[in-house]
Amino acid sequence: MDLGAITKYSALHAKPNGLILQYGTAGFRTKAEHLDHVMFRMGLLAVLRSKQTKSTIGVMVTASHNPEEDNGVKLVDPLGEMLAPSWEEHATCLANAEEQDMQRVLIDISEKEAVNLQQDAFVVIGRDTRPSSEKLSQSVIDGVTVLGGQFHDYGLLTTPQLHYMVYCRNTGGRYGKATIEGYYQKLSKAFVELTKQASCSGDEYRSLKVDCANGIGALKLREMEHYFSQGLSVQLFNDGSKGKLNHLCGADFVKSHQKPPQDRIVYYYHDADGHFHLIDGDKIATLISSFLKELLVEIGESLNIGVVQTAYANGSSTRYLEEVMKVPVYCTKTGVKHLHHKAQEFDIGVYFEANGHGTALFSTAVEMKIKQSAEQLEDKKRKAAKMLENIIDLFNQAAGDAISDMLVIEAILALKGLTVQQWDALYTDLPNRQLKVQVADRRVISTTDAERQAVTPPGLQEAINDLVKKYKLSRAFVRPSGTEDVVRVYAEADSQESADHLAHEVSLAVF
Ligand code: 16G
Repeated sequence: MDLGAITKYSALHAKPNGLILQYGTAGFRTKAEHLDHVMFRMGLLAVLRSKQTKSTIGVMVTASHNPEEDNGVKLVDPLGEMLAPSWEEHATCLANAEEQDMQRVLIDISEKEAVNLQQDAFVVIGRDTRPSSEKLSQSVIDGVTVLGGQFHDYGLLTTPQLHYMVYCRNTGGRYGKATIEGYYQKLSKAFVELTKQASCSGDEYRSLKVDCANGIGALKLREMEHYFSQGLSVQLFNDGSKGKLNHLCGADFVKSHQKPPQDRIVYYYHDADGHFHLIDGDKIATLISSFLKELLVEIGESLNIGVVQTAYANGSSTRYLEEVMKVPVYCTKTGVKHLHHKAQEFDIGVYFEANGHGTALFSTAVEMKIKQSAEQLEDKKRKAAKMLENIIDLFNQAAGDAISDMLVIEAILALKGLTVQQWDALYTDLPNRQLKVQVADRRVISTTDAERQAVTPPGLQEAINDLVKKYKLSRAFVRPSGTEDVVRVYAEADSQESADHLAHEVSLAVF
């Protein structure tokens, strides 16, 4: 380590005194103007992690659904997954070290993790379209280079695309080519193969209107459009040409406000009475897992499928999956990393948060078995195996990915000849309400049982239990947000009025 150079560069990315941040659910997130030092230091940390794992590590500069003024950063581990928890702690320590202690913390981490400093390091970087992102990603690069790391800057990418790149680079190209064309080609080839087999083809192909939240999705979907010009037409709304990022639009806005964006979102419709119907992550998990199960029955394979949800999953979806579809359902804490980890335990793990984050994971043994079946089996079985092989390719298994999920859904709807309304009618959601509560310190609330029970402050869970008893088919929980300085309240019950009351009463109990 060239300590002199690190000190010199670090001073150019100095930490504001006293500022404390935490590597939360999805990395660091706060106002963009407070993040320069964090970016530089995450560049340093990515080099250490790369040396330790002897693999390419990703750094993504984004604050995803947060307001445009915010920004953030997260690291991507070798197989495209989120950073390991012990390194999240290192990230927090490094980001919070005062200028004079920074070097010592850096050395401590390398010693604790037995990092061989002679090892080469390679870091790939991506960023979203926020005005602050380009400069901040430059600070990441400063951190990488001062520790002697090599890097490739992909520039503008969606987060799942960066996860895909990292996964490809560390698996010797077996998963796909680590370029943006490689990503588009892999997905569009699988999509075109799949939809060829749908009975309604030709003129009947579907047309989708997509809410791009005025962000990176617009840019990338536009680039991708011509790869699947056959079979699907997409029209982009909130494409960044006039509106502000995530302002009154985007999946997070729609899910938490249960109303349409000023323009459009993926998968909602108005019924004949003009009512708004959102098709959320729970419905997506149901569609996907039932389709995969049907294919397996057709092929004659009995593999173990599991569905992973969070406490936000609508009670009706859990009941439908368990009782009607007979698939086991598991609940984890909020945040993709927790669901992803759990889903890895199954032959086929389907995970979705109600807000739409999710994907399906297939074990290597399953992928090989299906490939063999697609070659060896006959007729109908072979066709089903081929379909499964393509659908596996269409999923981004490195991370939940809205573009890939959209193509999976479109392919399944086309193959099953289902309309969005028929899909939505699989089960009826229990009415629910989400609220945000501002408190002095949200850390006084801690939870257990996948965030369904409050442990502290004392008495809170008992108060919630008493409130829940007043309503039918009811359930409620509170948890501190991992991305904003608020406490989130969720309630569901047999009517909207009851869900609203319950949520309100629980939010009063939080104070
Ligand atoms: C982040 C998470 C998402 C989670 C959300 C919860 C990733 C990639 N994203 O967006 O999974 O649902 O945070 O936010 O992990 P909250 O903690 O503020 O409720």
